[in-house]
Amino acid sequence: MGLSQLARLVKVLTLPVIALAMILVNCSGAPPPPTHPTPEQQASADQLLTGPDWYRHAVFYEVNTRSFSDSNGDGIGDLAGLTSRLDYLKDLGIDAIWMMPIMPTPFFDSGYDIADYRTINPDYGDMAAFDALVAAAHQRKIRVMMDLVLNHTSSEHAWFKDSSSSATGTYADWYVWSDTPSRADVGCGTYSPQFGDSAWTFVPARNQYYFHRFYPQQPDLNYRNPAVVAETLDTVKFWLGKGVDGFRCDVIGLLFESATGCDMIPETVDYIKQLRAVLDQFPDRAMVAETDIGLGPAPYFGSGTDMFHMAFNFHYGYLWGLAFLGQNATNVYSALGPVVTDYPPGAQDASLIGSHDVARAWSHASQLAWRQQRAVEISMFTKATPFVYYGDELSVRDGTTFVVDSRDSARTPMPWTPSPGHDFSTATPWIPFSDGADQTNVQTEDADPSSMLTFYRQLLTFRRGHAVWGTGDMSLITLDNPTLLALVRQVAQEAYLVVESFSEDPQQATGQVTNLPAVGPVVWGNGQASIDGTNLHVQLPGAGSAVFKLGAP
Ligand SMILES: [Ca+2]
Ligand SMILES: [Ca+2]
Repeated sequence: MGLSQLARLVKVLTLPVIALAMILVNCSGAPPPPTHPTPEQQASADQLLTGPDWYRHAVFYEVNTRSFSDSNGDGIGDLAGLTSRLDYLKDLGIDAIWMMPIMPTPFFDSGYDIADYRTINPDYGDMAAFDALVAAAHQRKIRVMMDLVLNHTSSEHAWFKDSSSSATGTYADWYVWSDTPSRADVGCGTYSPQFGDSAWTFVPARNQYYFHRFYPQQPDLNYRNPAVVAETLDTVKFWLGKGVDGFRCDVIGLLFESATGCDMIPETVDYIKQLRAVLDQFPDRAMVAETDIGLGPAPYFGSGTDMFHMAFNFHYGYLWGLAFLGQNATNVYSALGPVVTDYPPGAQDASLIGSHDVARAWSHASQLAWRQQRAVEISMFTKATPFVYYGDELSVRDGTTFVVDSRDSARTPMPWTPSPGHDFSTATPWIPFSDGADQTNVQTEDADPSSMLTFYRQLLTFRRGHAVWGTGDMSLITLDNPTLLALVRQVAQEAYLVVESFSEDPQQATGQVTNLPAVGPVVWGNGQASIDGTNLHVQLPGAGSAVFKLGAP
């Protein structure tokens, strides 16, 4: 068959398919979900986002300032650039941003190696630019969270320079020193082999070794020194006093070491309680813990009111891709189970499907849009505060050029337009764009009703102003088909049944329920559900999901 014949055949075959698709669209009848909230929804959201519980109802956005928008043409994203894009975030339905570290740094670990806790990295601007960002965000009712990296400083920090130069200086005891590359009261090595074989590095000037859980360029602070505790808590006060709404706390469980353990030991728990007490001196502040995936979030909450407001559920956030690969919801059930059973009253899960530490959500989804859509729905329909990682709303691909380390794959510049520079910067960006940015960019996706950006807008709009998604009770329903997840969310008179599929094929399942209100209409997605006695029957199309309203119509 010649090429022209093939083209004709394709044309002949394609036309009826398009016609059939149009008929199917007409048959389903449902208009596409709205991409912006009604004034009533927005008013309800504004009310929920006011007062000390705001963070339970907020949608957060993790932003890599370096890669978001460059205001001065040096190829590096900065605070003024971020400020200029706040309207995009507002329009998307974002209520709070968490910025990766923006303090001075030799950038050995992408800013998680801080050389000065109280000033702004000149790459990103100055304190005036920071103040302008906070003011502009607050004017739009967007809260601002900073990254708080307390376990270690950069080896370039003045404290460490002093400490490593002499055993008798002001900062001599601010780090963890030893005459040998070990210490009986420090019962741990590096956090993972990635950071080297030994957690101890020799300094000739002191004729001693210092301790580091991570790279040698990241010496651990000595939290057994009360001056370190006082200074770090004072730093927290400094930023809160500048109007920061809270913090994401980096590897917070690792502050203190002991002979028997180095993660969330009682001394660290006590410090976190002091940290919480500092936050509680300021109105409406919140903090979220970077948790250890092995420990899970529960230990970071304390009583529910005396430690973290939120803690990341990495069991879901980092492993959801496996559930889709295996077409099996079991590990999602086990990630969500502790939220229901182990958390103290008042605790709030923090849910994500992407971050600066792992490959892009698009890769975890095996480059299948439906998988990322189901995954982000789960993070937004379960009892949690969702965190969107910048660019995931566009399904930005993983980059392939690394400047610092392989995690740079998820740290490429935000593509705003399809043009060659993607309106990120007038200069060559500090790291190349991910492939596909001519399609996966804000302007192109904004105009495409089937884009990932449109889907995120629809999903965020669907949730907006409904307290049930932030704080409603959650119960998980065990089904006889492991390819489906089912759960109920309820607050006061508002209740929903959520069903999510991990399979490309149509699926049905039955589960036992008691006291479930009558199943009403589908309000999101597509599927069927009915109750017969204590049996709940659910049915989803392939790759599908559905949210059913429960209760009397
Ligand atoms: Ca710049
Ligand atoms: Ca430590």
